[in-house]
Amino acid sequence: DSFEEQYYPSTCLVMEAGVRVLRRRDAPFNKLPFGRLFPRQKLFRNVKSVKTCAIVSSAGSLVGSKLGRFIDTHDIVMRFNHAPTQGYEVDVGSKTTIRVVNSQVVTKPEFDFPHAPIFRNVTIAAWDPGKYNGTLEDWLTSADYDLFTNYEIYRRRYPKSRAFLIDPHSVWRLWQSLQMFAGNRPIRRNPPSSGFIGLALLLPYCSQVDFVEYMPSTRLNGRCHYYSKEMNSACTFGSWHPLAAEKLMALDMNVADDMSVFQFGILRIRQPDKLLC
Ligand code: NCC
Repeated sequence: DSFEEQYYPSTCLVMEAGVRVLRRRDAPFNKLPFGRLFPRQKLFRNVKSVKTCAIVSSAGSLVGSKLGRFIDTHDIVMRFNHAPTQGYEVDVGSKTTIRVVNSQVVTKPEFDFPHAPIFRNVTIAAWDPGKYNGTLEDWLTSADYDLFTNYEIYRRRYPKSRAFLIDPHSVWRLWQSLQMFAGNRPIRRNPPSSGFIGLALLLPYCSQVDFVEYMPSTRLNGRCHYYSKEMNSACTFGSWHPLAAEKLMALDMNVADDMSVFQFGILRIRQPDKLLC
């Protein structure tokens, strides 16, 4: 009856989704030649020294933020898809530790995933949702976009690279966490955006995550991306991805004040205390 009994931190829900990358030992990949393409390394090196992480959304309202220097002070900086830093350093910084890329970006020729310099010398976590209740075997033949071909080309070309595939089951578990948070309001059964997947992937490694311009700030300008002129508010508020639900949940996790969130555009999310979850 009391509030305390009802309260369950949304950071715990995100952690429990267990968003992760596939490893060689995971069935069925432990029996498939394809699994030997997965890196032996862990997702991040020196995890013990990681304290602060920044996630940089690709939102158009990063324009004029001047947050570049702040972003670069973090131990890990996560970006998405082909979002550039070159030419945008003042607003988005220049450091990139990891890129979360969707399967369209891996697949479509215009992004040239196997060769483009933007995907080199950074950790890559590529994802594709597959079917909601599909097995991993199904996924190999029925991914939304066949990311496997270019992943293989990339891994053969750069055997020392840290390029991983995100476990699609863990993407759907994250969707379930979102639905749990939304309670009796049904959210559409489409996977979360790369931004929310990235947050869930990173949170276990960071005591604190600063998520930049995910919650739209007062700089809101209608542009889809900081790196293009396209005007499209759906990029910010959602149409296909359950973006609004994601952002409400992220705001629920936030510990920063309104000034930080809505003026500076920085959500601060702390790793939950395990005793709370
Ligand atoms: O646009 P996209 O996302 O690459 O953006 C990365 C993440 O930043 C957050 N974002 C972006 C724009 C904005 N105005 N507000 C935001 O909060 C979101 O969290 C978003 O996930 C994706 O999630 O992978 C997505 O990718 C694009 C597109 O495939 C790639 O950019 C390559 O061109 C999708 N757009 C289309 O398919 C047309 C987008 O829906 C989701």
